[in-house]
Amino acid sequence: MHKAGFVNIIGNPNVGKSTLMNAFIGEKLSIITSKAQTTRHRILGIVNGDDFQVVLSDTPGIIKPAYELQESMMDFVKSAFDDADVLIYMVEIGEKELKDEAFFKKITNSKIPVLLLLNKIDTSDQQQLEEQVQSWAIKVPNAEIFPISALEGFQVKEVFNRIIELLPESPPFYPKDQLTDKPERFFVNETIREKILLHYKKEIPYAVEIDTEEFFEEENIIRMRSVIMVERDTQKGIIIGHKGSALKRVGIEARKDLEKFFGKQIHLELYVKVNKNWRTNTNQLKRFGYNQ
Ligand code: GDP
Ligand code: K
Ligand code: MG
Repeated sequence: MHKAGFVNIIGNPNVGKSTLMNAFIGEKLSIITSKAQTTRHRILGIVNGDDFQVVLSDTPGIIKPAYELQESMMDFVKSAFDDADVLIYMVEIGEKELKDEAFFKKITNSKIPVLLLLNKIDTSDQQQLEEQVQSWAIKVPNAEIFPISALEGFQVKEVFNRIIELLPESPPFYPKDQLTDKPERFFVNETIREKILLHYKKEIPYAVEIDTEEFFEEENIIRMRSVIMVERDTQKGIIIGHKGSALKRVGIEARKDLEKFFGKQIHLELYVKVNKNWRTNTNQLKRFGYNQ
């Protein structure tokens, strides 16, 4: 008997969704930082076993849309309900506020099995943990609750086993050797964006989009060229930095990660281009894969 199905991971920004998905997959597929909104796209990761295939999506956190880009991010989250066999609702120790009431009702009324993962228990004591489990059990009575630490791998295997139990009998949806449905360029873009998130003040990362224009794989090397798109000339200057030092650091760090990921030598050419209003222009957003 073979089981296969879709698992969607939702929750507020920074609760640890990407960390969990990466723990399941065992590969650094989606980027993880301490900043919210790191994950803009819906990323599919696939975990294969002899008799199962779990297709995971890591969605952006639940946020109230403030401009068009964020609205299309929320579409990804809402679509989490459409094709899932299991819904993972992740919260973290100490979390009380529910940022979106209507959305929360959808979780409590879900016909799909809900696993509520209370994450980051490595930061709590026993009493706090027990109190939180009890209060979540009341707030989301339809969920099975798992206290976990995605970072330390505590209870991650148990959650995964429960997912397998809940999946329907089905042949695999993707070839069994396929790790993800996202093209390689997507990982290049995300890796560069992670470095920008790490090294610049927060106005910069949110004004930036990356487009990998070239990706040539040769026998021993992959050559790629990526453009960092910003909205204003001043941002371009900040990205590049004094004598190009800031951009150089982004390039060096991104290349190291990409060499690990692809297992090959990488030649990465980075340049910065001003593209006014990429963020509010719907056609531009479509080109970058939002609103799909
Ligand atoms: P996401 O926005 O929900 O995808 O959250 P991330 O996976 O990007 O994690 C946000 C931050 O929380 C990162 O700094 C993680 O290292 C940290 N984090 C994730 N899981 C745990 C955990 O179990 N324990 C602790 N202490 N930190 C965690
Ligand atoms: K994050
Ligand atoms: Mg994330």
